[in-house]
Amino acid sequence: MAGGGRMRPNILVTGTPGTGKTTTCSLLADATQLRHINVGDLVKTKNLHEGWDEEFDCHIMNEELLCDEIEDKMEDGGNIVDYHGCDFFPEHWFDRVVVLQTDNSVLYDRLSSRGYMGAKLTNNMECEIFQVLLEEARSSYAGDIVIPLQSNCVEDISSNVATLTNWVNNWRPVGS
Ligand code: DAT
Repeated sequence: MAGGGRMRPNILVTGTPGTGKTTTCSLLADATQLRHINVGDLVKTKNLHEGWDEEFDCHIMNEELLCDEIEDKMEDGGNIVDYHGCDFFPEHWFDRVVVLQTDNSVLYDRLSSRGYMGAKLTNNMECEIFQVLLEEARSSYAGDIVIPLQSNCVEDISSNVATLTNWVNNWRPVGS
């Protein structure tokens, strides 16, 4: 059931690495007092992984362990989940799924300055070019809760945070 009986909404912010998820989630958490759950950080600090993927240069997350770890918080509501994947969470957890998108040249510069190179850089650029996260979100959640937002410049961050804050403030529990 949409809403799942929670008193505050859960939002998933997804998108290719470098599109601005963590920056956006952190400002949105400050503005709304929702809890920011940075999945990548949690996987590292709580060891919710099965080692290191040499090819993709990242931890191999154990999706089941991650979902078990955050389940109680998600059922309570009031969370902003920040992750570059979205097809393994229970669908009913989220009231809104935001997919951040960035123009190719802008993203290329951001990822390069983060030190990405070789296959890691190419894979992430292809992920954005082929709109992998938008497709994944649309095939995993109801179409009307999936919202693509541009994240090219600082003005986009401010306007995205303002739009989402407004949505949170107007959200009402199902049936109220
Ligand atoms: P993600 O969490 O999606 O990997 P991030 O929030 O860590 O992305 O941002 C990566 C870098 O890009 C960081 O230095 C902040 C910058 N950035 C992100 N979104 C931006 C935007 N809309 N305008 C300008 N810079 C942005």
